[in-house]
Amino acid sequence: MKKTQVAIIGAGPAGLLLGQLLHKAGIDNIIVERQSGEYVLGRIRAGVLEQVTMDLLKQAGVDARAHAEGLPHHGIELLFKGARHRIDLHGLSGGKQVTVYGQTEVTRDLMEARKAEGRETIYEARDVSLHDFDSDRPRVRYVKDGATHEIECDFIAGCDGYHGVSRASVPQQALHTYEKVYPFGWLGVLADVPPVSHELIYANTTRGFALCSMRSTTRSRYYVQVPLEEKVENWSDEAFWNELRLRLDPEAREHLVTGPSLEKSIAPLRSFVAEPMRFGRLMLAGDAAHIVPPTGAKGLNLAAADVGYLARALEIFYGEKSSSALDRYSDLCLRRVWKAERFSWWFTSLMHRFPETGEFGQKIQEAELDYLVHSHAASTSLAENYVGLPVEDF
Ligand code: RFL
Ligand code: PHB
Repeated sequence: MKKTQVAIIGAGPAGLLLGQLLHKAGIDNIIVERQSGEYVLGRIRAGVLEQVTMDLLKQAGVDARAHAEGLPHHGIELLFKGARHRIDLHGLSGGKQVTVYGQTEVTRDLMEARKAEGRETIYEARDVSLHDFDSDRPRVRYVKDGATHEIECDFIAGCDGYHGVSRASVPQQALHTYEKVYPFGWLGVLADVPPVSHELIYANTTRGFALCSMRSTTRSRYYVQVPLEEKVENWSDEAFWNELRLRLDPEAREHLVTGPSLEKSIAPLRSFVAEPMRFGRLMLAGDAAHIVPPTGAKGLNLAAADVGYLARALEIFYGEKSSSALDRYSDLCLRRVWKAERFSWWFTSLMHRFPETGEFGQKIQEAELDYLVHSHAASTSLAENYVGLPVEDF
């Protein structure tokens, strides 16, 4: 039997960042992950980090490469009715910025730091199960290489994403869930071509939404809205580039550099929240507790903010022998989560084609976008939310 203070389920960004923050605070932890490390690194996901996330990476001692190689962005562009309009995030948010740095790189940096510090991560753990988190001696059981193992701990942190076992282990009557599924997905392509513009372009077009993003000055990430039932096999690289081109303004169309895809996948869009985020000695964090559609670039950032709160609450528990911060963990997270849910839902609703709303819906979106880019108040609200709302203190 292994013993630790905090058993962390899941080695995604939430679990790895929590492990690192706890390590810095002198709190022992073990991570249990279902997949291999290479599999986790193969998932191409988020690309935009809020300042709050950068600050937490710094606190965790893993911000060097994100600072050196990440691209600071001071604005985004909104494209509608064939023309682009810049939102000055920096000017409108009182000097804040976002950093474009891939989730894969954040994960890699965290994995390497953990390895260097000799902290234990159990990869390829099968049949992970959570026990006795309603007592003060919770346990985590898993199967590795054919043998069953057990970890005894003070707390379990459920950082195992939307499909994980942590939320599923909570008695159903103790959970309230809220969900909205959108009638479309994002088809994404990663390619080693220079980005079409030095800032992100979010496009509302009659053919559907498109996003021009990047991972570096030589690697681009593009998305187009597709119907939910669309299959990635039906999209050749050429078909993807043609569709993207049709959703851009004439200048971007001319500048678009295409090339073979390194990765191509379809992600469904969903809004989801499970309340509360704490059950006795089990705390949920990140996608295990909530999902946002990617339009606002909030998923990874919310996961980081959750584990920032959780690490602080555990530090107070062990340092001051007080559970007062842990008692506030769920409420504090959810206040910020719901604001990000609102923003992501709003931005998704504004930018995508909804089959049921027709031409009227398109006209209303265009009117709102026109208002948004010309109203200081509306642009400020967008900027404030996009760069990330502040985190509170316990
Ligand atoms: P993850 O990343 O899903 O990691 C969970 C980990 O838990 C493991 N696991 C288990 N381990 C043990 N036992 C089990 N039973 C387990 N079940 C699962 C999994 O293998 C995995 O390793 O959740 P985490 O750490 O909470 O991180 C959340 C983020 O990954 C997610 O919110 C973002 O990727 C969302 N997202 C974006 N977020 C942003 O902040 N900015 C963006 O620009 C952004 N773009 C995106 C996105 C997500 C996307 N997709 C594909 C959903 C773009 C896309 C296309
Ligand atoms: C990405 O680069 O993958 C990305 C950027 C911004 C978003 C969503 C995804 O809103």
